[in-house]
Amino acid sequence: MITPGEADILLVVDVQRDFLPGGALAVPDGDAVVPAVNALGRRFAHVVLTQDWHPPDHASFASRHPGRAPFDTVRLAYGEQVLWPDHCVMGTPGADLADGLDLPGAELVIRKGFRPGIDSYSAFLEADRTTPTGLAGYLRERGVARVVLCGLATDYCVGWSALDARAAGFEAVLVEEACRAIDQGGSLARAYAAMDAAGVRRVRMDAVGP
Ligand code: VGL
Ligand code: ZN
Repeated sequence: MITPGEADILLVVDVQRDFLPGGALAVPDGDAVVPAVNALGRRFAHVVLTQDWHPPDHASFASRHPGRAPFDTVRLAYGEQVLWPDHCVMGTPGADLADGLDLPGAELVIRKGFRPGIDSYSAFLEADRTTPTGLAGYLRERGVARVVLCGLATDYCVGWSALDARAAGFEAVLVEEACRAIDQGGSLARAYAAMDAAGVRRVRMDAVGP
């Protein structure tokens, strides 16, 4: 049982219009996380959100790589990068938080992926694996010990954030029903294996509550 207290935060990852059905990079069944995340939000004293937030010419967009298509992989300066449809362009409606997301008490919104040449799945560390977002420092200064994660997508931004939460010394717990995955080419199985190996706990909604 997870009983949220002062040392816990709910980290709500990328619940944005472009990741919901009808959006530019729709996660299958992605809208199902909205009521689950809202219900979780009411059980936590402290909630932090992330927003995927890319410039229009972002290096992760297939449209910037002639001859390449979304879901192809390319090598960038920092290593392998999956290419995506243009999504979550800063300041556009697709980058807005999802309609119906009801987390009025959220205390911080971390935007990530705003450097044109570097992607950032993780809420903690960009894809070059060296540029911090500042979240670890913020959480440490706030006395947080445990990060409970939900949102989109399990196999990319939620999963990488959970791994980096562990690497930064926090406990990490993923609430399964409040996440959905892209799951292309075995990505979800790989993400679960990496999370298991790193000590990320996975729980059901009914295991989280005051
Ligand atoms: C995400 C792919 C590209 C995510 C963000 O939120 O999981 N996935 N940008
Ligand atoms: Zn993105």
